[in-house]
Amino acid sequence: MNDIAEPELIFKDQKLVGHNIDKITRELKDLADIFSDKKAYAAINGDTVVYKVESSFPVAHNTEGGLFYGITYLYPGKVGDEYFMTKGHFHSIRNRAEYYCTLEGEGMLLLMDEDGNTRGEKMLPGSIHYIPGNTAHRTANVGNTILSFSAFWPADAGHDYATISEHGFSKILVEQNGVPVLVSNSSVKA
Ligand code: PAN
Ligand code: ZN
Repeated sequence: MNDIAEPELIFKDQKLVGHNIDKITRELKDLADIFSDKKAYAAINGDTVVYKVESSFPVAHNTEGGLFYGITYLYPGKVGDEYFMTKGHFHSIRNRAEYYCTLEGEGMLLLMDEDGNTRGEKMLPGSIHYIPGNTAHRTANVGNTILSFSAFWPADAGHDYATISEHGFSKILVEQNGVPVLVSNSSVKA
């Protein structure tokens, strides 16, 4: 008997290949809550793809001790001055942490603690980001090419999107004079 197997999962030709890859696509029309400039948002075709996520769930959701893996592909673009970004979430089990590892492109990881303090970490090819527990996270593409990164998170973490959908992050990432800056989110509902 041969005890050596082929890999179950492989990142090849810019995509995740294996059995049972979960794929989701988020278009602008799915992201009505997150962008601040509602007028600019309304002017862009809702079918515009903002990001795709390919994930592997080797164990059932909510399995304590299990791990999930996913690759996010975030397209370049802006809504008004605000960069294309992911919805963002806290984990449902708040203390669950995560790693992000940037594959390609130029981005910003936005992190907000439960007191509403928001900070940014630059993402560049090869950069590795530890997202502590109790910290909401989202990514923005600040370049002109696709931003891709891999993520590793506990299978029982879960995603709480509602809190961010309702309150947003306390700061938003906008382009000012050609560079990304974090500014106070005036639309934050405390
Ligand atoms: C990532 C994110 C992915 C998409 O895999 O789920 O980047 O962002 P949203 O989930 O906020 O739409 C992760 O953080 N998983 O826990
Ligand atoms: Zn997460």
